[in-house]
Amino acid sequence: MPKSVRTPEERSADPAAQEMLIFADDIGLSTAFSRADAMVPCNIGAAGMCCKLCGMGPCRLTKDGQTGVCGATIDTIQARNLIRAIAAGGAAHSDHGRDMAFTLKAVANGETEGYFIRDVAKLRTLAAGYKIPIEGRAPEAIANDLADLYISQFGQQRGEIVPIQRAPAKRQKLWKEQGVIPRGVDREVVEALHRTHIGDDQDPTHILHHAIRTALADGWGGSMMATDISDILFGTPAPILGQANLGVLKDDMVNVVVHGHEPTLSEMIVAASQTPEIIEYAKAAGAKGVNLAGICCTANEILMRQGIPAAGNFLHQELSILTGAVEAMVVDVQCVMQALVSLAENFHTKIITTSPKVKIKGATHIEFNEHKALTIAKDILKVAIDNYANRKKTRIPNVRESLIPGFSHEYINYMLGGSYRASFRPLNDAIMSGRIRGVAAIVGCNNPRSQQDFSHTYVTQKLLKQDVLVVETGCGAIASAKLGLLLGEAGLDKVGPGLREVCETVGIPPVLHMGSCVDNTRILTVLTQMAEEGGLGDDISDIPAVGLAPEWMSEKALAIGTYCVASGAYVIFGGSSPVGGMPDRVEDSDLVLKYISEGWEELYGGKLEFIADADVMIEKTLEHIDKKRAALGLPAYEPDKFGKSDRFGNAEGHFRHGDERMLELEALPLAQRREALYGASPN
Ligand code: SF4
Ligand code: MSK
Repeated sequence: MPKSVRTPEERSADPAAQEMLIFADDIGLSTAFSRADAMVPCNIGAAGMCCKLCGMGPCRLTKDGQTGVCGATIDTIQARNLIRAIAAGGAAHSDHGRDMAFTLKAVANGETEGYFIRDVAKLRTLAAGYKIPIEGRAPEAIANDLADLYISQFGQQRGEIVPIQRAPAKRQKLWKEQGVIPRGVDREVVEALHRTHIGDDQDPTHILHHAIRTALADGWGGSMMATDISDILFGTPAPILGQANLGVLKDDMVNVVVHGHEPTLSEMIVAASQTPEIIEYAKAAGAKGVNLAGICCTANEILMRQGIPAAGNFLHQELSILTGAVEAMVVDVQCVMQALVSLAENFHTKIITTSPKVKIKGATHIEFNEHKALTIAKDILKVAIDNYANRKKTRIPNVRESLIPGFSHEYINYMLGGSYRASFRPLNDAIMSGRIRGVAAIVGCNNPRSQQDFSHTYVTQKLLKQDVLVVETGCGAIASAKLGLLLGEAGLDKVGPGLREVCETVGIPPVLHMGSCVDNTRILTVLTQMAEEGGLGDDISDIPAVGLAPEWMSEKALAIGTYCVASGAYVIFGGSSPVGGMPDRVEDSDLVLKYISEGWEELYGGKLEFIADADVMIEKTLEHIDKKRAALGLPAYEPDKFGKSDRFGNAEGHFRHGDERMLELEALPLAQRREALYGASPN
């Protein structure tokens, strides 16, 4: 197959990225985009039909009826490859959750430096839900018990993991009947690996049955616990003004980019950067101060809680180094490219690894430890500041957008109903009346094999026009942020009339940024609360909602997609299918492809499909939403029925990106900004 080199515009829809890609090509440096052009994917491996589980292989299967040396069929090999990916993705999220639980335990016992319990209300609510005594007890004592309970969920051997109790009752019953409630997080991951060892489980549907249980251990286990503890320790997000794209880097400051996933490190770097000691140290080095920016889900964690700007999403990690303005890129776990180190050698940027689990040859390793968190965070920042003197010419694209992230499920609940009547009722009513046609969760990564951000933002904008409320997480949320879709009225001209009325009435952007990739569990909670509120059925599978990951690339995305299917959602992935089959396979013989769609729909009411064309994704999303509306007996969606009211359209007090009021707001301290935009916080 001939290699094709794409233009910068074909590689990314983002003008800042295009600028950096032109520069990289000019000076002959490779990026993930150019490497993707040069590396033609193996279509046998891409379709999951290559098995290298034992030394008799690798076995590359291309035709129906063909088997591996051991006799394994294409279907068995595809199912085994898929469950292994789901297990790896779930393990990554869950190990993050385990580390958070250990941090909570250490904080509760006064063994850490710099951390404290910020959201006592959430701690008490969660603990009470698990019947941990809360009355008359200090937050630390409650936190200690919750940490013990959560730590035990990972190694539990029998029974059911406890966060499962937070799913709708009907869903729990269904999972029980199917025998897929996880016993313990680690147990399901280990069993997935055992079953796929040579000579074990060789019935594809039986393997995929365990894929559901493994994914549930992530979504209603490891990931959910990670989000809970992050909120307890660092605060439950509420709306806050932030900025996104490479233009957030500053010429006159020491730029430190934090990249990865776990907020334990990044939150402490935020705290350290604001200490007089570090500010003075930076000034002594000739800079105005330290400018922090995030990449990937670390960006989402500190953007949602602290308003720290996001330099970009997954494919911006190399591009930020190309600006020549980054003194240090501090990474922890997941989605960190090895290429960063060799790229950084062409600039002055130091790549600093910090996790005991992650080292990259050639990077500086400064191991992070929550017991000395603040001291280590300051040490890291001093390394970056010392490097400021080595900076040469910079080329920061003048491209950035403002956004309002911070829509935790607690905040959505509050904003819809106020302090005393916090409720999902207004959202359910808006869907029932047809003002909002349905809900789409658009999540997941960037992938250099497709045009960066294009599918995310195209699908988002088309669905908004169809009165579909959009919630987003992960790198998809940053894609929308860069396009200005996460900012109140700035995005409202792109929204259908009924949805626009709701956004204006409630005072929300048309796209709600709900957090990082572990925070997809917030979406599960919203869907559960919508089901429990009444009027939209009594299970997640009844709600007119669809999940989409238009530019997926990670194994974590497959785990997320699968736990959403098991929870009852229709999930559409863009890009290529990891179980796609070869073009000459008869479609009906694609057992795995059919089973994760039709088979899972029959069992769980949710299905997983891979659809490359963005317009078909939109068509299928709307078809599904309308099918669910009809099943609930709701009026058919009518595009022109609502939106004639101008009661809110010209209301005073609404903000528009770039206008004077927005500039005034940007100058306010954090708490005042939040209050001016959305009233007092629920916390
Ligand atoms: Fe080949 Fe079977 Fe070994 Fe896989 S497990 S590599 S199909 S012999
Ligand atoms: S960082 S998993 S590229 S969303 Fe969570 Fe982004 Fe996907 Fe990594």
